[in-house]
Amino acid sequence: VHAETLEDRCQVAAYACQRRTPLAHKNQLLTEALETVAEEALFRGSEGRGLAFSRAASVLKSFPWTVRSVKDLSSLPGIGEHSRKIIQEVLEDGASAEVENVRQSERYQTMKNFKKIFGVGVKTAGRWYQEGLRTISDLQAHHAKLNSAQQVGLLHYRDLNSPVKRSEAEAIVQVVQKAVDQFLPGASVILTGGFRRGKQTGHDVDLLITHPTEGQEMGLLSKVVSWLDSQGFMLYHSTHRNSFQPLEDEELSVSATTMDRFDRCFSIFCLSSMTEEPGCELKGSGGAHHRKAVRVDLVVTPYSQFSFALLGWTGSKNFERDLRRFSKYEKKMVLNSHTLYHTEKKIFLSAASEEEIFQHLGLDFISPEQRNA
Ligand code: DCP
Ligand code: MG
Repeated sequence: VHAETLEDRCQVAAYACQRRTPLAHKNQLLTEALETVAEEALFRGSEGRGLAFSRAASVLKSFPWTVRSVKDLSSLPGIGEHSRKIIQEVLEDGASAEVENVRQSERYQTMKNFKKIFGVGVKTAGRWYQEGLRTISDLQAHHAKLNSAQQVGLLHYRDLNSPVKRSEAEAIVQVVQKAVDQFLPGASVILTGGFRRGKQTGHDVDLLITHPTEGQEMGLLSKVVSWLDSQGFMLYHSTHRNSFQPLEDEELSVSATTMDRFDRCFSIFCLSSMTEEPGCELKGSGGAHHRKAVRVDLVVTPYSQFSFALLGWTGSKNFERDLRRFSKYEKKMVLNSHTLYHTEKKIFLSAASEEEIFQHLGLDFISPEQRNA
């Protein structure tokens, strides 16, 4: 057995699901630059380029040292020519001219602002830009262009773009648990997404709902949503049979038939809280009533699929994408948020925990806090 060399220890694995990626990392300036150009590429419909830049950023997030010179990149996989050039500019000049141009560009800024509207994706934002629209006020003046989700999104633009705090996410878990308890005692509500990875704020609240008796969960979502609505907790909701939009990488998405098993609800909650306001005591009231709109995704999953759903909804997106790529190209398996299928043995592999899924894939377990790829 040979001793582990320094080089071995510095080796960074090719897939994000083989790496540990903490929330706080040492290459912020570089990853922000790369993520800007990644976003810009996606705005232009260049998915391949976007993926390449965000992979490079993801690799740097797992690197335990600060990159000081392009020579440091030699041990890192997945950093292409273009990414390397941007990194070099940032290292040498403190900023990359290309990235700064993107940040200043009218198109990039406009697309970014439009995309911040709930219900607006790259396609819609791009179309509006083509039509000459530039600001949120331009949209308000052309209200007819908006579908009902987007209208609600515009109405709550400020709230929906202010970070959701962990305390707010936990308050929503309590409300949903209360709703669930009325219709299906014994069912659990689990906070996933970025919060499960240890983030203190998020853009939304991702919740999984399940019950230990398989089948009991059927029909639960519509009852829960109706109740929440009747109690004034919902500003918007839209329920689907399907749970997962395929990631950008089309060839890795599974067929529609395996995707339409969950009940999923995209919603906007109205969270109210009492805020202590100076002066209110004088008037004899206990505080002011404050309302905030918060994006919430509710997903109901059968117990047998819970571990897959938990793994699939915890993210990050880069981590999920590489889990699926690794499964497919290294293991000949298809992983999604319902199942793991071995394409050669033609069997489904069951798992009662996330740990078991990692075992099936021959991967070391990576804790949620280390999945911030
Ligand atoms: N997810 C996914 N593919 C999708 C949608 C979601 O893999 N098409 C997974 C990965 C995400 C998780 O679900 O991490 C939740 O999605 P979010 O967009 O809410 O992402 P996060 O919760 O990670 O980030 P944020 O803190 O911004 O909400
Ligand atoms: Mg989230």
